Amino acid sequence: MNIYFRIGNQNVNPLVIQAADLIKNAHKILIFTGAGLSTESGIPDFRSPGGIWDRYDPSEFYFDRFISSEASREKYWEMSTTYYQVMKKAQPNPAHLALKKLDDTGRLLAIVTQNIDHLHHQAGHSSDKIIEIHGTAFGVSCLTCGKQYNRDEIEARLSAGTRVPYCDDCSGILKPNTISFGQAMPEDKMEQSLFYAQQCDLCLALGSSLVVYPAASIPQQAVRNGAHLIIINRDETPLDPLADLVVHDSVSTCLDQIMDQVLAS
Ligand code: CNA
Repeated sequence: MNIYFRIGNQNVNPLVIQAADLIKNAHKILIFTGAGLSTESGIPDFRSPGGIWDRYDPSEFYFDRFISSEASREKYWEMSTTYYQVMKKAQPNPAHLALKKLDDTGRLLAIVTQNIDHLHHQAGHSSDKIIEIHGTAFGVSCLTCGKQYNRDEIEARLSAGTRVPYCDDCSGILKPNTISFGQAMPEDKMEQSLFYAQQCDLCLALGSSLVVYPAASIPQQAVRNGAHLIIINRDETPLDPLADLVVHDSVSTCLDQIMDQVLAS
């Protein structure tokens, strides 16, 4: 059962007030975000009911299958195009905007995001504060020669009838610049994220099931180095027992209220 305090004209979860206190006492804050941050912008997550894995079989999209099977590539592009079109139209929601307000207080080290949707960029952070550890849906590259393509150029080919796009220069396999299961993580981004996890005194893990590794090792590393951890996620996560504070609620409502509390003092 959720119990709420009435503050002004808002019902405020008391955990929101505790989270605001932890933020007010922190100097170096690391934000770690997942797909749950963007569901209220209309982008489905993977694991919730109605999420992407309800509609597609994840085993179809392992990296080795993408490489070895034309049929798997065709399915992948069909799924990926559907979600790219949703992402292209999506706008930052109150959770993204609240994180920009937190950044403006000058205490944000970085945002490490598993999201590929560019909504943190759209919220106005400088891009050197955002580490997209699972890449971005807005670019495409050739897996053989590395040639980069604008996503919309490839989408135009697909809507003109191409089922699986290949590289103009070397006929190599094209893939969106996102990390699939079984694909190597970008080492520099993981290293940078773990560096910030060692530096921070507070980590907020937001809208993530925290089951995808090595990404989920980042908030764990922060705790190992003595940082406080706040988790805000609608459902329980395996890292809940590690956290100083866990809120199972809407991340946009909570973050909006938390920033109101932080900025009120
Ligand atoms: P996930 O495993 O689907 O978990 C999302 C979590 O968010 C779930 O535990 C939900 O309970 C929770 N949640 C959903 N909506 C809300 C909400 N409004 N408020 C609070 N909690 C909410 O997704 P993760 O990010 O943890 O998993 C990692 C995957 C998802 C990464 O590889 C991403 O690349 C991938 N992904 C990204 C996007 C995107 O860019 N928006 C969309 C779908 C998947």
